[in-house]
Amino acid sequence: MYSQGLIGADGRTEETPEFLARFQKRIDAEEKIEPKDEMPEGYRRTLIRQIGQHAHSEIVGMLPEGNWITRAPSLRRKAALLAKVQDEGGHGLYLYSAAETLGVSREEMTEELLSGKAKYSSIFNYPTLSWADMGTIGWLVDGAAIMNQIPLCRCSFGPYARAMIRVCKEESFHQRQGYEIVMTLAQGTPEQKAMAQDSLNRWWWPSLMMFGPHDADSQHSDQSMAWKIKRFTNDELRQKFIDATVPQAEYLGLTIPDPDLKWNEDKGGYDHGPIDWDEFWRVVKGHGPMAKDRIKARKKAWDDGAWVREAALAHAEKRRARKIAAE
Ligand code: BYC
Repeated sequence: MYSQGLIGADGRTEETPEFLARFQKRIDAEEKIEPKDEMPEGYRRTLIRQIGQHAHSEIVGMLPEGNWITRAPSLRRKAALLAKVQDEGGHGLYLYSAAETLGVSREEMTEELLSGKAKYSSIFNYPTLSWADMGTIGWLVDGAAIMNQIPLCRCSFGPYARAMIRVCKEESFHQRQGYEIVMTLAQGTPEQKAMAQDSLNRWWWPSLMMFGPHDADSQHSDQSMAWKIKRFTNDELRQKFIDATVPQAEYLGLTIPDPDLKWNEDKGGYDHGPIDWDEFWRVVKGHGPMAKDRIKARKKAWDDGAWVREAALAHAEKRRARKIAAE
């Protein structure tokens, strides 16, 4: 189902060495690159690919949690979850807007998502089976997202970096609301604690996969690091996430489902067991448990919204014509 999309498909640059050196000098001097600045085509395409994928992840990511809004156990939980899911929609919109500054339309990006050419985060292809999953998603999935997105606030492309600042603030609230849900369950009845543990068992490994393939298999990392789009490699961020999360699980009295997890004094971090990369690539290639449902839901929303887009365009056109007539 997935292949590299037409937008951003080709990371090669055809610019002269002098042009590329001049651009790299700006990057190395930590200057922000703005939409109207000269930039290598590969830089532009890499950003469209990554920001587009990021935007799709935010919007598709509304679905697993949206599914639980009506079943939240109290009004307080319902209000918080509703606000969180709404925030994710907002993140998607900032990100689509940031990508649009690079000359791609939201329609094109959406078409690539719906046709299966553009990716979204593998994590959203897993089902949400219990209320505990709302806690675990906030705790682990938003936790992993923050770990990945904080360095993106220093991304060399201005609009992406600026969008990330607000996104990270909101993700921080999401992570806390999730952790609070898990804490309540972990301190509750034995059944509630078991529900939290079951949820952690199911989400732990997929959360580690969010950071992308092992560095040795990450085809884009070297170039993206040189352009300071990425500031850390996939494995570096995954390690930071594990080191931050293990003590949180210990505090909750929950067990991370990795028998090989142990503190390594020499490296000052945790060693962990092997990640199932076959599962990762299966999910990335569109064979995740919920992949078909996610795309079906996005397609329905896009089709159902067609009349709104048409009406908005017609309204804008009328206003423009009226303004011209009045001039
Ligand atoms: N899932 O060379 P690599 C959220 C692809 S949502 C699917 O390492 P790169 C939230 C990768 O695209 C936040 N695909 O790539 C929302 C590439 O394929 P293409 C989501 C993946 O770009 C709602 C290939 O594998 N965050 O917080 O250098 C509720 C090789 O990878 C994945 C973002 O989107 C994956 N996990 O690094 C709750 C962060 N990993 O494109 C929470 C922005 C890799 O060549 N993105 N692939 O066909 C990034 O930081 C980077 O794109 C990645 C991958 C670290 C993900």
